[in-house]
Amino acid sequence: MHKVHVEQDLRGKNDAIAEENRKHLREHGIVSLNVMSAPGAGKTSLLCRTIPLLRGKYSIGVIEGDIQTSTDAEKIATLGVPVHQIETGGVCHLDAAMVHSALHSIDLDSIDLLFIENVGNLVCPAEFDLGEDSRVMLLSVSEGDDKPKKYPLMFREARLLLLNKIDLLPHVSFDVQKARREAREINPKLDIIEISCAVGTGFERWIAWIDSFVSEAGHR
Ligand SMILES: Nc1nc2c(ncn2[C@@H]2O[C@H](COP(=O)(O)OP(=O)(O)OP(=O)(O)O)[C@@H](O)[C@H]2O)c(=O)[nH]1
Ligand SMILES: [Mg+2]
Repeated sequence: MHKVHVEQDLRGKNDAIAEENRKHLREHGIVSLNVMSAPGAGKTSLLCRTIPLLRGKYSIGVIEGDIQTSTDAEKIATLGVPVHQIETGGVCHLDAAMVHSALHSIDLDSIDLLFIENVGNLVCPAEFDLGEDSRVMLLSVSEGDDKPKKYPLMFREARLLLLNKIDLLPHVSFDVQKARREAREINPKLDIIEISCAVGTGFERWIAWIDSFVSEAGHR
């Protein structure tokens, strides 16, 4: 019983800070996406391929979340966009307070689209509202087509599922239709796009999805 109360208290505090973040971002006209997946599904590769395609259209900022190291932020920095690395020091997800601090180190007047790359983990990140507008998740085909049923929360909370590494389909046993069907059983409103960050497959659809999401979010 005590554990339940402590968890509710922590969740309540997180949600309050997340609302502040949301308000703060909207006041600056920034649209934000929380990018989540298991480790290595391709979040950083996605951002590295996406950001150059959006150049000239949006002013992008990135918050990188990792348990340890700043290697992902260093990769993003080579693209010439503002990036802030959060090292959680063992915590398996970002929370709203971490993002709140990170927002102080980015010039919010100079960006209008913020990507937050969450810590690689298929469970915990989905439990924490960061104040983002929406959530994008990646599932790579090398992880297995059983993941929607086994880890439903992230699929339920996401607005878009990017099925990544489809260039590997000839080499792995992954039933795309089964994964699509079972993801939609969990979340009937889920958008799904098949992509390859290695080859660039599906990026026209992904970029079009971003454009439509940004115009719908409507606070640019
Ligand atoms: N074949 C193939 N490899 C990919 C693709 N996307 C990413 N990779 C590879 O997958 C590995 C992990 O990619 P990352 O982009 O670092 O994944 P991540 O989700 O950011 O990983 P963490 O931040 O550690 O959770 C790298 O070796 C990438 O080159 C893809 O579409 N196809
Ligand atoms: Mg990464």
